[in-house]
Amino acid sequence: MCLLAVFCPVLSLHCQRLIRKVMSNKKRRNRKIISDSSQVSDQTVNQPSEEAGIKNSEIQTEHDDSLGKTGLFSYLKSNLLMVGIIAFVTLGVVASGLKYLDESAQQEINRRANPRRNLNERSEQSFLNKVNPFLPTPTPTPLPLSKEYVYAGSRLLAVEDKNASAAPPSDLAIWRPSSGEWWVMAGTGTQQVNQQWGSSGDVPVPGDYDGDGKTDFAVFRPSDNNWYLIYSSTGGTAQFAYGASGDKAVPADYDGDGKTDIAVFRNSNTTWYISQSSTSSTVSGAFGVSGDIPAPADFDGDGKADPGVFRESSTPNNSKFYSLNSTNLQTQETTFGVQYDKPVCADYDGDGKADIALWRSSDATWYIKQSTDASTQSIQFGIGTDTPVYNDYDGDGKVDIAVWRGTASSSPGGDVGKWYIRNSSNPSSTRIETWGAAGDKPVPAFWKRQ
Ligand SMILES: [Ca+2]
Ligand SMILES: [Ca+2]
Ligand SMILES: [Ca+2]
Ligand SMILES: [Ca+2]
Repeated sequence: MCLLAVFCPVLSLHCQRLIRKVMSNKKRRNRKIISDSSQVSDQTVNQPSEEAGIKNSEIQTEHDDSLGKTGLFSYLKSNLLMVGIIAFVTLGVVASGLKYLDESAQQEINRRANPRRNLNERSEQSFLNKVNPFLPTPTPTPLPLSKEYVYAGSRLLAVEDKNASAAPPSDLAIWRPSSGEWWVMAGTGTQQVNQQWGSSGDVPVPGDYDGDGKTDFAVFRPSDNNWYLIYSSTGGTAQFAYGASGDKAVPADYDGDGKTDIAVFRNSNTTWYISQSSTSSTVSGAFGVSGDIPAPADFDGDGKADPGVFRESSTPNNSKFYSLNSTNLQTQETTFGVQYDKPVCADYDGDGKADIALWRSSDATWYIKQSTDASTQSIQFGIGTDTPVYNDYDGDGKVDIAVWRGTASSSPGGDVGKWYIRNSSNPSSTRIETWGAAGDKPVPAFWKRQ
């Protein structure tokens, strides 16, 4: 660029000189030709006027060309050194530009080829990528499989099938941090599943990462910011470095391709980092403020999970829930809940849109703002020390209120490990199951392997 800044005024100056010189030559010669032509006309007075006109015109054109070429040639000849410098600099500038485009294209190709980059390698989308001739045309983003897979946050709730009368129900399952074992309870016609995956200190992040409709065993390890997965489709394992110290794992299907996307929420800069399964590239954006509790779900019902945060406040009527709808990228603000509430957003009324919902341990009550009519339901269910384990257990497409008891309510050990499920298809009858022990983490999902 510096070369261009010096080079352009010099070139402009010489061009102006050249044009002025050629023009002055032309004017001088034209005057001479007009004088010569009048002499010719006098000599050809007996010839037809048209023929004489043609001859004069040809003569004039011939003189013009020869004069222009002569002027340019003589100028170039007298300024040979400067012309050489200009040509050399021009070639240098063009070569540098091509080399820059080539290197830029190679960097972009490498970026696209590396599907799971470290978050610190934030990609800058260069304008040149749109016009760079050395860059291959990007593969178009696949269209989302709308409504085929239904998620609430990282949980696969159901797989909708047009030909099926009911969606498959969620399985009861726990992850045991002390041994890293996953225990999936046997359901109707299915075997119990036991899988060792992960270790103490890990965070279970089950999801359907390979998009086969079955949940995959997965953990996020905060000590090294790695994700460890077992794909249900192949049984193969995978490891991805994604995230930084202090990040919160928020996996969900943000791009709507039916596969869970690895994602983290960074409280320090309130930014969401999403490794999209459809493009193998990271999208990131700030949403929320420090201290917000992330709670992604598909609030607008387009099959793509939307970032969402609960902002608790000690001031009455000042706690709010914010979601960033994927359909129009508009932020939706809802005044809801009180301090210490825990977000449990999912589709409780079964309209395909996640409902803003909170679990309040102080009165063991579920507060659900139904997306169908914006009314708020409050349902007391469980005890304050329970863990909410909402999911679709009866397979009717509506998420069921449910709790897992990790701490004894009265008689020590008497009810630890019990699941209490309020099926939406039969809310008056509570389903009670025993699965798990103190210290376990409940991970209900669609785990069936048969
Ligand atoms: Ca899977
Ligand atoms: Ca996805
Ligand atoms: Ca959405
Ligand atoms: Ca709903």
